[in-house]
Amino acid sequence: MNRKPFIDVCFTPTLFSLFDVSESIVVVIDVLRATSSMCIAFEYGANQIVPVKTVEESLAYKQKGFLIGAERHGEMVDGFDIGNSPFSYMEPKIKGANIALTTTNGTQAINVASVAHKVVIGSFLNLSALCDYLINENRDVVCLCSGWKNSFNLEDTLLAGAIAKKLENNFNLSDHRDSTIAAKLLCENAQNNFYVFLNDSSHRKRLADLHIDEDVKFCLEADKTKCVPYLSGNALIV
Ligand code: 3SL
Repeated sequence: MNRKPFIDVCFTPTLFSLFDVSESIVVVIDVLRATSSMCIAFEYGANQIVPVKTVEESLAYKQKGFLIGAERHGEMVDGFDIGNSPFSYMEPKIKGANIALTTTNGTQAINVASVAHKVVIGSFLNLSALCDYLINENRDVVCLCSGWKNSFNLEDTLLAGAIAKKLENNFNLSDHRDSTIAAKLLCENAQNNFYVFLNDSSHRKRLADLHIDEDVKFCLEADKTKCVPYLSGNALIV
């Protein structure tokens, strides 16, 4: 490529049709908690994760010998093997497992992104490895924030801003639109204290009601894994 590649930020899946991603890498982001848990699943040896839209689709994978995961309203759906806590992917049963997973926003966003040249999974937990990969690929990038039910959220935009900061020497942040600059400013405003910055955020409040603040703290930690999961066919692999 003769020019610097672009990094764009799409704040919600509903805006995604504005982006031409046929030649771009899309980084799907759902910091709390789907894409964080996926990165940890691969760190703990998962073989593949099939992101599906509905609880019924996930259930159907049981007969194929998959571990089945489903989150709705932040909680594991009854009758499933796993939910969406990163800690539930740190168990021995994850090693070598084929997993089917549906979550409220994250797995939906992955399906929306699947028209892209390539889809990769982003979280704070794999931030440096992800950015090294993107710099190495030298291709246009769109960070797709999963948000909450198609609305903007702070935590996904924070990570998009953190990615933009790491890529700013190698990528063009601002010629297309202002969303990347906005995400970067938001991230700078947080001054690396993401947990405090997100104190009033809607999803932190939702998860606090479920008493899973440890999940939030963990998902905001940087560089716990070098895994950069990507979509191959209908499954995420590393
Ligand atoms: O929306 C999602 O995909 C989930 O990550 C939401 S939750 O954190 O499990 O509530």
